Amino acid sequence: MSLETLHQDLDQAEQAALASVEQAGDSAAMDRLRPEVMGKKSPIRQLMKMLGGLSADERPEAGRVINEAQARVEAAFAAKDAAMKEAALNQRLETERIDVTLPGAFPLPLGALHPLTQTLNEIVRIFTAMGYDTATGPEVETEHYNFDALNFAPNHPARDSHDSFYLPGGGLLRTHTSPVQIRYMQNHKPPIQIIAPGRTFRVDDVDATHSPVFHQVEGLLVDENVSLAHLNGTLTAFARAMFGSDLATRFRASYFPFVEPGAEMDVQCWECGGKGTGCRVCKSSGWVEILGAGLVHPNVLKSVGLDPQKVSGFAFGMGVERIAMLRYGISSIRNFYENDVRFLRQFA
Ligand code: 2NM
Repeated sequence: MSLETLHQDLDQAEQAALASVEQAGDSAAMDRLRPEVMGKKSPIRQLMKMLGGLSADERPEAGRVINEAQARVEAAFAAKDAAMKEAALNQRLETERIDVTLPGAFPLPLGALHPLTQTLNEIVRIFTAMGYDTATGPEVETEHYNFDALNFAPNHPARDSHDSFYLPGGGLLRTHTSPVQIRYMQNHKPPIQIIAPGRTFRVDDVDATHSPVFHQVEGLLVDENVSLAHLNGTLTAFARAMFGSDLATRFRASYFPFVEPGAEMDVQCWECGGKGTGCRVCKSSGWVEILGAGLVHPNVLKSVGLDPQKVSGFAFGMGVERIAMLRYGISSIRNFYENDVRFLRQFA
C-alpha cells in the first residue's frame, strides 16, 4: 500500500462521511449515523490499519492526516447536531409560545377570614388600641391553674367531670383562659394590662348556643388603686367600639368565684332598642348581655404572691362565639363549625 493510495482512500472516506452528515435530515438519522461517523470503527479510523504497510518515515505523516480527516468529520457532525437541536428548540418555542399578556382565569376564587376570626381580631384590635398586650398559654392545664388559683371552692360544681374534660394523666382541658392570666401574673410585675384570647373546653351537648369547644377573650388589668370606675370606663369604651357608640350600656351585679364584686355587662339592643315585641336578638328585653367582669378577688392576687393591700385589678371575660352570633344575627353556634361555604361566603 502506497501513501498515495492511502490519500485517495482517506479522501473518499472523508467525502462519504461528510456527505452522510450533510444528508441526515432529522435527529433520528443523526443518531443512526453517530456510531458510523464518530465511532472507533469509522471507515476513516479503519485506515489506521494501513499504516503497517507504509515505511517508517511515511507513518507519522499518514497518521496525522487520518486524525485530521476524522477531526473534520467529527466537527461537521457536531456542528450539524447543534444546528438541528437549536432549530428544534426554536420550533418548540414558536409553537408553544406563551402570551403573558392574556387575561387570567377570572373570577379568582378568593378566600376570607372565618367570622369567628374576624370577631376575635376586632376584639383584640380594640383592646390593643387601649394598650393591652396579648398573652397565650396551654390548652391542657392543671387543676391548680384552672380552679385552685382562681378561688374555686374545693367542691365547686365546675370541677365535676360532667362539666370539665379530665385527661388520664391528671390534667384537664382549660374551661376558660383565666389560667393564662394566673401564669402571666406569676411572671410579670404590675402594672399588668393583658388580654388572653383562645380555645376553651366544657362538657356540653351541642345545641343552638353551646359547643364543647369554644373561644374566649379574657382581660386583666392590675395596678395600684384600680377601681370599678376603671372597669366601667374600659368596658364601656369597648362596647361602644364593638357595637356602636350610640348604644347605652349597663352593669348588673353577678357572681364569679375569681372576682368580688362581680358584674355582667349589657348593651342596649341594636336590633329593636328594647321597644318592640318578639325581638330575636334581645328577646324583647331591650338589653343584650355581652360579658362578665369584676374586681380581681383578693384570694386570686394572693395565689400569685401579690399583696391585695398594695395592688388591685379588674378582669373580664367574653365568649367569642356569643359576640359573633349577636353581631351578625346568627341563630345557631353550629354554623361556625360546619364549614358550609354558603354560610361562610356571607362574611367574605
Ligand atoms: C370572667 C368574668 C370575670 C377573669 C378573672 C381573671 C383572673 F385571672 F384575673 F382572675 N381572668 N378573667 C374574669 C372575671 C372572667 O369571664 C366571664
